[in-house]
Amino acid sequence: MLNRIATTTTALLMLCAAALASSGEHLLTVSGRVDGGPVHLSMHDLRDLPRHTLVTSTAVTDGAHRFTGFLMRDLLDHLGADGDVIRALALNDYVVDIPMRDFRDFDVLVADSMDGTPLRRSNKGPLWIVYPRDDHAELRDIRYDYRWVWQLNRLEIR
Ligand SMILES: Nc1nc2c(c(=O)[nH]1)N[C@H]1C(S)=C(S)[C@@H](COP(=O)(O)O)O[C@H]1N2
Ligand SMILES: [Mo]
Repeated sequence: MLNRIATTTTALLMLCAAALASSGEHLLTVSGRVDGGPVHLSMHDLRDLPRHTLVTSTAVTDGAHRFTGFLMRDLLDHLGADGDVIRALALNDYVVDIPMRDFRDFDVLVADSMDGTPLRRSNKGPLWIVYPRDDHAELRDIRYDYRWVWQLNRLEIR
């Protein structure tokens, strides 16, 4: 019995340590035209932004999914980002330029979880730009599909 408690306690401590490590790690760097130069954000920082949920289908998954995260607009406003274009870069070296207007015109989400499960690097995570494609016919277009950057880790405001 005592042994089992010890094992359980150890397991819990390891979980807490893992959670702390992942919440403190820098996931997203925002550079260029933002207040105070390059900003390095951890999941802990990103969790301070208002949480939003978006149910939508995607070009790369079956059916609709429930994405949770924050609005790109809220992040940009929070950082005082001022530019016409955002260059989004990903862990797999993918790069795409996104017009800043998208984030005014649409509630574009930066998702950190899908269907209640945190996105992992092995599954489009830890951050994935998700457009509300089911709500707007014009978003169901290849020009927008390019902008659904998964494994997002850097934004350059230009
Ligand atoms: N990180 C990353 N995001 C990406 C891509 C990529 O290669 N890497 N491909 C883009 C393209 S071209 C499309 S059409 C959509 C869907 O890509 P997929 O079918 O390879 O998932 O994701 C976009 N986001
Ligand atoms: Mo594509």
